[in-house]
Amino acid sequence: MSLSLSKKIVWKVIFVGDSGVGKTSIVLRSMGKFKKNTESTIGVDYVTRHVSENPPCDIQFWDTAGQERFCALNPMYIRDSDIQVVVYDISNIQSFQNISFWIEEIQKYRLEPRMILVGNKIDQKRKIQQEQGSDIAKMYGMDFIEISAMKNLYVDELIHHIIQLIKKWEYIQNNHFVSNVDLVEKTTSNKKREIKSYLLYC
Ligand SMILES: Nc1nc2c(ncn2[C@@H]2O[C@H](COP(=O)(O)OP(=O)(O)OP(=O)(O)O)[C@@H](O)[C@H]2O)c(=O)[nH]1
Ligand SMILES: [Mg+2]
Repeated sequence: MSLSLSKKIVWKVIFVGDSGVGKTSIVLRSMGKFKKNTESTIGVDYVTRHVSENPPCDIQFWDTAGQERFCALNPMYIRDSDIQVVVYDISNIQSFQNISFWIEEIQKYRLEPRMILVGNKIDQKRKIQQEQGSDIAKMYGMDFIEISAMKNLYVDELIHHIIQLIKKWEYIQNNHFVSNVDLVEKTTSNKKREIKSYLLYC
C-alpha cells in the first residue's frame, strides 16, 4: 500500500439559509442525532464525520446562523468551503424567496461554488412545490433534494451524495488513486442509481 493511500484530507461543507429552516437539525442528523428544541445558532459551529472509504477523509459540516444579526461571520466560512448547501423550508414561502439572497452571498465570496439546494421539512404541509425548488436549482446549476431532518427522510441520501461529490474531486485531484476510486465507484454504483431517483436535479 502506498504511503499516499493513508493521506487524510479535510473537506468543508457549509450549510446556509434562513433562521429556522433546519440547518442545525440536518447537521445533527448527519451525525445520527436529532434534538426537538434546537436553539437558534449564534456564530458558526461544525461537526466532523470520518469517511473510511479509500482514500479516507474527514468531512466537516459547518452550521451557520440564519439570523441576520449573527451572520457577520458567514462570509469567512463560505470562502473556505468546498460544498455549499442552501436550505429552505418547504412550508415557509419567505425562506424559499430568500434562496437567491443566500446563493448570491455564496457567489460573492466563493469562486466556482459547488452548491446543493435542500428543501427541508417534507413532513409539513407544503407551500412550495417540488418543481419550484427544482426550477431554481436548474437555474443556478445546483443539485436538488427534498428531505425531512425531523422524520429522517432522505438525509442519508443527501449525505451520501455529498460524500460522492467529494470522492469525485479526490479522484480528479489525486489521479494516483484511480484504481481505488474505481473500486468505490463500482461498489456504490447501484446505490448511486437509487439516489438519482431522490435527487431531482443534478
Ligand atoms: N417539522 C419539522 N421540523 C423541523 C425539521 N427540521 C427541523 N425542524 C424544526 O425546526 C426548528 C428550527 O430548526 P433548526 O435546525 O434550529 O433551524 P436552523 O436553520 O438551524 O435555525 P438558525 O440556527 O436560527 O439559523 C426546530 O424546532 C426543529 O426541531 C423537519 O424536517 N420537520
Ligand atoms: Mg441553527
